[in-house]
Amino acid sequence: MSWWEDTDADDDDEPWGAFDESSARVRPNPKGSRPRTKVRPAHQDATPGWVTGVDRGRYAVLIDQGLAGADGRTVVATKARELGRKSVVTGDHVSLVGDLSGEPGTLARVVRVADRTTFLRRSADDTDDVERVIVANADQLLIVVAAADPEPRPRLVDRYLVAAFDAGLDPILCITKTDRADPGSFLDHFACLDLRIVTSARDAVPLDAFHTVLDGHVTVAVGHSGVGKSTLVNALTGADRATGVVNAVTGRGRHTSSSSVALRVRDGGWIIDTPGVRSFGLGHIDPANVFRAFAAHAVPVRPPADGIPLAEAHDWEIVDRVAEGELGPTGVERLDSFRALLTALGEDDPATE
Ligand SMILES: Nc1nc2c(ncn2[C@@H]2O[C@H](COP(=O)(O)OP(=O)(O)OP(=O)(O)O)[C@@H](O)[C@H]2O)c(=O)[nH]1
Ligand SMILES: [Mg+2]
Repeated sequence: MSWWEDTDADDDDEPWGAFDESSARVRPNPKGSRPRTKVRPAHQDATPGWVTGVDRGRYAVLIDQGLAGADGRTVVATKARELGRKSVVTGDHVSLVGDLSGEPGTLARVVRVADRTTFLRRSADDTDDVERVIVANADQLLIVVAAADPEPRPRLVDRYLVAAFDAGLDPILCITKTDRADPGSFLDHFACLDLRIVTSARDAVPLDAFHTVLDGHVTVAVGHSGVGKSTLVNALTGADRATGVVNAVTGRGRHTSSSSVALRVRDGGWIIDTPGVRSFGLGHIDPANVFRAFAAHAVPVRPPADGIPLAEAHDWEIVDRVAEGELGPTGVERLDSFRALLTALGEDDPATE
């Protein structure tokens, strides 16, 4: 938001009366030049902060981070009325005014939200193009899948790869619960990908491997309920996020975490724990980005002929038919996944015509 759009009528306590033109009398101008408007400058003295959590209209915002090597402190804030329906999510860079003491019971106000460098979105399902931004300004997506309980599914990983690509995040695949099953055959599905992979177990979290991928980054952990995101985040950060149990019959988690929270990784970097979702809808995603995501992740897809917009292209080649026989079982399977995603998104699948 630009400063001239800032018309917060509630901010009479702000020290900017000298700039306030709202009390000036506005005379009709017979020459018809632009009338004076009620303009206030922005909260120029607002304090920058980073949103580390959102809970029912309250935002945990980290301020003074990095000042003289300080870890910063967290204040609780609400959204200023002037922001209207603009969403504020975990990872947003914001500006705060009001009580910044962080004392219990105090509330600061978020008056500005900076442009987001990235945002991870999902929709309720693939036919729903209403998107929800889950997390802003992260740069990596940790796709968490359990080796067992719940059973891993390669196509879900493909969905997350598409989401990562769409959001501008670098993907990392994390297999948890390796004490429960050998992830080897599951990982075979991704053998043809140039994908960073970390395997982990609750009682043997490979801290060095995580340090290598997490240090210096803001990483969002996503995955089904019960795969062990919070368990892992606790191990990496020393936090005490609640963890749930997986239903032995349905193999599903209990949706223990209900909001996204950013936590400092002990060995460097930030990790954002998110609530497990049953489905990760991609309805808002441009099919062109599905194509680009698969192309980026080593599936032999080819762009449509020159000049044909992807969405309209009926003759675009997903893969060279001749080459298809040479793809090998994993390549063919990933191609199927690609086609299934396009179909789910309502795109014509040339391969079935
Ligand atoms: N055997 C085994 N169990 C694990 C491991 N990691 C997590 N668990 C268990 O799996 C269950 C679910 O873990 P959570 O960390 O709550 O899973 P989550 O992904 O955060 O789930 P939601 O918050 O519902 O999305 C808990 O009972 C954990 O103790 C692991 O590596 N091995
Ligand atoms: Mg959790």
